[in-house]
Amino acid sequence: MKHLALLVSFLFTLPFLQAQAPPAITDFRLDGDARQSGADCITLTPDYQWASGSIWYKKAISLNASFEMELRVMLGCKDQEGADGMVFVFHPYAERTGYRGEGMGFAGLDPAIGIEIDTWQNEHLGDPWQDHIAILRDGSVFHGFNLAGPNRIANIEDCREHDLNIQWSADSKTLSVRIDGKLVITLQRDLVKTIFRGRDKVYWGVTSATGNYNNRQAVCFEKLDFELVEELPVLELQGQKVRELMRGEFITLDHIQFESGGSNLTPASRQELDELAKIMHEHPNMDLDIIGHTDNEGSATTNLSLSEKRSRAVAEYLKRKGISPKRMNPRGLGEKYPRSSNDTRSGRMRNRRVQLRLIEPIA
Ligand SMILES: [Ca+2]
Ligand SMILES: [Ca+2]
Repeated sequence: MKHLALLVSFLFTLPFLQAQAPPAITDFRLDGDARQSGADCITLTPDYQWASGSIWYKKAISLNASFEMELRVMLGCKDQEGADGMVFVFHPYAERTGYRGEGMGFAGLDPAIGIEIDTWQNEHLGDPWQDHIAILRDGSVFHGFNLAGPNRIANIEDCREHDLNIQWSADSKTLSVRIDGKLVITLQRDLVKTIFRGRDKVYWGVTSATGNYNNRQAVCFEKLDFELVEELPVLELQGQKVRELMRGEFITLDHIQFESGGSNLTPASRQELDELAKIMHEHPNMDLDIIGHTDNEGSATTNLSLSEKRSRAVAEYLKRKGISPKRMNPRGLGEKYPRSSNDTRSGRMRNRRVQLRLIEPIA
């Protein structure tokens, strides 16, 4: 299967259809184990255990426009012993691979829509005992939460390339998927409103993974014809903390420190807050929870008030950096939630902190 002459073509049905130059591998971000394996081909996973890879087209598209995508996919040569499958994804970021194994590189990507071609049957996920297709949401591969399917398909790990056709009608808000010309699944849903919280611009990509069992899984393309929309801001995902923040988790910025008993930010705090302000400017639809904590020196009441002042000090600083106060929710929890012992000086310093969480409010 060295010469997978696979095709991806994007046929927009809009009157202002715009032909783009043939894509190069450089039009995609490759993540994880994804490697170029031909002039226009990308192997997403090699046939070994616990591999994962993804490709993301670098420019965003709009779900307010109808489009049709045709590509060909290769799910490998091993049927009984082959795993795990591939997911065609729409996601606000163009640079991520989700969890491996049963996650197929999609698990954990949130918010997202994923069209999975699943070749390994995980009983606890509700996988039918056959290769199948389903439309998943928000990084969950559990069929109890999927939007459509799972629908059984004929064995696709047959060492052959298969046509995958994906159509989106912006008018009827219907997603239709065909494999080798046969309609295998559809979904009618307002994806912009119910999945992407009002954002119509998304990136598209293909993820894949292996687990205890494996297959070589690949996609290829020859040309793209579609209209691009303005590029979304791409985060410089340099640190684990930024990744956690973008997943909606609470983080503590180590350098946001206060003097004992005070709510003055130390100079070192400002650098991290400047970075945070930059992220918030890049993601104007995201709001910030700010939660202040103290050590146990002083009374509980004083500490509660102090923790509120500390969270407000952070909000005030970000406001000076141009972030609207409407986007920030500063609160204080006092001394109740230490993360270190209050018996040592360094422990108390670690407890005087502010936790942050970025959230996307649902309109
Ligand atoms: Ca599976
Ligand atoms: Ca199979």
